[in-house]
Amino acid sequence: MSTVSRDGHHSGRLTINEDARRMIDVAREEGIETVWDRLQAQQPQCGYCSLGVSCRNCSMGPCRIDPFGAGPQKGVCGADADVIVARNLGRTIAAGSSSHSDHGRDILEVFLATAKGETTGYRIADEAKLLRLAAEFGIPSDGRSVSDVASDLADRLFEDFGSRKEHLSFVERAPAKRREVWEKLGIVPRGIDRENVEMLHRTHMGVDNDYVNILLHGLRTGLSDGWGGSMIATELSDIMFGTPSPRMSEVNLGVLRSDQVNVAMHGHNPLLSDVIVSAAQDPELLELARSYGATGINVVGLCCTGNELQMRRGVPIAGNHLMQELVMMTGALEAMVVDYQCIMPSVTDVAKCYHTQIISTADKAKFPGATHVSFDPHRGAEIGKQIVRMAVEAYPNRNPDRVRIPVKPVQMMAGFSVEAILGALGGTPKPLVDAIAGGAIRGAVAVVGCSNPKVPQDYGHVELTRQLIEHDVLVIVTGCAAVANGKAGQMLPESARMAGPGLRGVCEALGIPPVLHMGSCVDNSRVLVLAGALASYLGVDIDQLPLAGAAPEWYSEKAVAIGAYVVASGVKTVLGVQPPIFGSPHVVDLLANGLEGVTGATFAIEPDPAKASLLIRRHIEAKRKALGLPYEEVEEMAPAVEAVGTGA
Ligand code: SF4
Ligand code: MSK
Repeated sequence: MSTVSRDGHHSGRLTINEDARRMIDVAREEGIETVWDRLQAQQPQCGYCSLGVSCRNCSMGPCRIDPFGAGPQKGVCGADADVIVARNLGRTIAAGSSSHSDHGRDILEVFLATAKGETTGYRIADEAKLLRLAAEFGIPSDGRSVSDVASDLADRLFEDFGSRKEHLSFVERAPAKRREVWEKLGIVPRGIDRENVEMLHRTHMGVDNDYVNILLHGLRTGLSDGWGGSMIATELSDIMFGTPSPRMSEVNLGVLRSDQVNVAMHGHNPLLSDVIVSAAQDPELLELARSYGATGINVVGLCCTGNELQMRRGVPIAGNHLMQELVMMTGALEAMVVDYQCIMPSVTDVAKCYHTQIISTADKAKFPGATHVSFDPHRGAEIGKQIVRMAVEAYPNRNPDRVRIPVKPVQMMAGFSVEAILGALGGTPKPLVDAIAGGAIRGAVAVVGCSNPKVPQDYGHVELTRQLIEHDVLVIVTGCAAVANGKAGQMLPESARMAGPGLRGVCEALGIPPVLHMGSCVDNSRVLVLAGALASYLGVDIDQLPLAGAAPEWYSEKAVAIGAYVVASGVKTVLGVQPPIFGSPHVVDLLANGLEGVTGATFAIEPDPAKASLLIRRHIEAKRKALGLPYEEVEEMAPAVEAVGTGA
């Protein structure tokens, strides 16, 4: 049963999930503000910013372009709508790419320290993967210690962040034809930091005043994330914490335990969360929990830190982005331990209404109102225990009368790394290629990205995915999209029943779900590796494959960077939330049409999942036809990018 808020905003319209609905009702009964209330309070949002035509890059401004043509058409410096929109988009890509890549660097630093024996709580968990990477980099390993090989690999990867290379190491994983495209366009990523810094330089007043040139560098900046920072984060996380393999887990607020100390790990970086999971099994801390009347310590995940833990350790996940406030309204959360990215500043406000401790851990991500425990990998194990102890000691402050765990958890399967997928296929992409060529599987789509309060929570992810699998399209999910599909029960081997007959047959034969969890946001790099492997196996370019990407509920700058590298890698991408580009018809035309002849892939914007599904299926069938594979006609639909009202 949902209540109606003062503004008549039904909780049932904000989410498709029972757990969120029940907690939104609690928030309203208790007068606790949530993300949906603040979105409502922001209406109407600025029309200039929504169109991307406002600029505050210098103090001659701020400036804005009148989208109706009656007012100014140039900023004080003379920049027009094309330049302003392109600069803003370029800076967004750089912010997203920098976020992933800085995460990658943090992992790399701890990897090197671990190789040198300078950390506690870390080890080289997947030595075979370390040796494979060493071989890929031409680093000798025969007769050498793991420590020496790992140190050499770390040194090589540090060079990828700088300015001394002609191209990033992992670019060599891309099919030769794709690399030729990048070379021809002059967008081969050279150094991770270099591309991001150069984007900030180019978008300073009076540098790059050609919107096409700015956007091409936007693609290069994105590539430095996908084939650089994110890929480093994923590969080294696998080596240190284990390469994911399929495992069962649970999802939604029902994973909280009314009889245990509950600790939610929120953010993105597995460095801290992994040691917390280990600390929660410490006999002394378990005894302390029991002395307070709890039967155990229950670590759960939120957002991508949750995905990292679920993929590798089967840790249950309480929810995605929009659940971070609601999880506290269960009254059963002792601690929310945060690292960085996607953590709303509001969590400390909500925590004040409960006994929840917010514990921040990254020196670069502090939260007024939180308790800060500075994370130091040299003392990882010790700090993990310190934090779990804080959670246990909050347990006596829990008010049992306020505990309401609203639902039972849903089972899901996670852990489909590229290695695991190829393993399930017998070590070669051939069975997947055969299934696609024969038509049992029409193609594959990566449904990725966030939750955004502008979209009913999880509706875009779940509905689009459902429609795709019903039509025999294999779906790969990461980030909040994975959590959404897990909650909807679409990620179990038995969910093959929901798929069309071809996909169902393949999934049942392999014992896998029709929706494969490939990990966190940085793990979209796994999607690139898989797409590259399929293309190389067939001797074609990625843009020739029947693949697509979709981000139905994206919100973050990182999602824009992901979109940039996916399209630059040759995969058409459909966005469900409108990006701030519509103030420049030229930029829209380039991204929606012009890129086709450049990278072989474009962006489309389609908020309706049913229409997005049709659009994607038409694209997939067109790719099949071009490859000479059996193809189907998919019904016509309205154009994906439609004229959008300005609202300015
Ligand atoms: Fe205005 Fe140009 Fe300065 Fe932007 S860079 S604020 S458009 S003067
Ligand atoms: S957590 S970037 S809301 S997917 Fe990676 Fe979710 Fe998007 Fe954050």
